[in-house]
Amino acid sequence: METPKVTTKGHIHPLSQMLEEITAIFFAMGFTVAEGPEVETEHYNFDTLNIPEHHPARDMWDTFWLKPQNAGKLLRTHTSPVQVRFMEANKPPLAIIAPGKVYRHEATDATHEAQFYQLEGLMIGENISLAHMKGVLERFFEKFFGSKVVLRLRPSYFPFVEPGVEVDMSCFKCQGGGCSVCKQTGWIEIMGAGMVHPKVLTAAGVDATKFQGFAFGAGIDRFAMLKYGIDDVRLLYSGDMRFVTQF
Ligand code: 2U9
Repeated sequence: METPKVTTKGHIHPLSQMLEEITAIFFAMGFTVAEGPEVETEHYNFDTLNIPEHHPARDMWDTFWLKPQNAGKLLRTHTSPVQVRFMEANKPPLAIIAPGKVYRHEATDATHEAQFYQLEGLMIGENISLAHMKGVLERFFEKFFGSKVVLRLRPSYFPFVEPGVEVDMSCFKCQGGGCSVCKQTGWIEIMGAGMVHPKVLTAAGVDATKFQGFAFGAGIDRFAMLKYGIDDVRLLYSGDMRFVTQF
């Protein structure tokens, strides 16, 4: 029998579409995109970020280490090293985002993948504060989720920022009234952030007596799950056409 002459056209994967969308929103606010290697050194992934060897904070990241012939090398656990490299190579003021693949040595389930996408951002200048961050992020989430949002910052700890905060966003679905997306709380935990630790600025060659700024980090897969109501992160990596053709 003759093969039917039907050609199916490919399209951009939902995560890639989202990366393009995120990049465009930040680009319009004056941010540039920074990229870097996925195989990193212990120096850039941990030491420069105020996470020294033997420090208990290292346990926050389950790490894929390369084999002993590549001692000290690993699969980056966050895109923060991209920003350290950028600060080494460029003088402030600067505003960048660092989107990209990251790796965590952990079991997978509906909300965890060993490889996922992160979005990090960094703004360094002479008088940059968390108030600037709140403004930038509110604008971003409003554009991205398509409705007005209120952000709430709660104290938290990450070694590379001081103070560190968790950022909650008022629910884009119910505007804070309570629904299944926000588990009836009206709030969605959306990212971690803070003021870049002076030790991190110094390690990256920035004069911490003159400059300061904010940084934030989030999981892009989580953004996708929230925006499209996806209940299992593994679907994004399944290659299942019944899933991807919906986007
Ligand atoms: C530099 C200095 C500071 C980035 C930050 C977080 C807080 C954070 C997590 C969110 C979910 C990672 O994907 S996740 O598991 N990240 O909570 N990230 S502050 O701080 C930086 C980055 C770069 C030079």
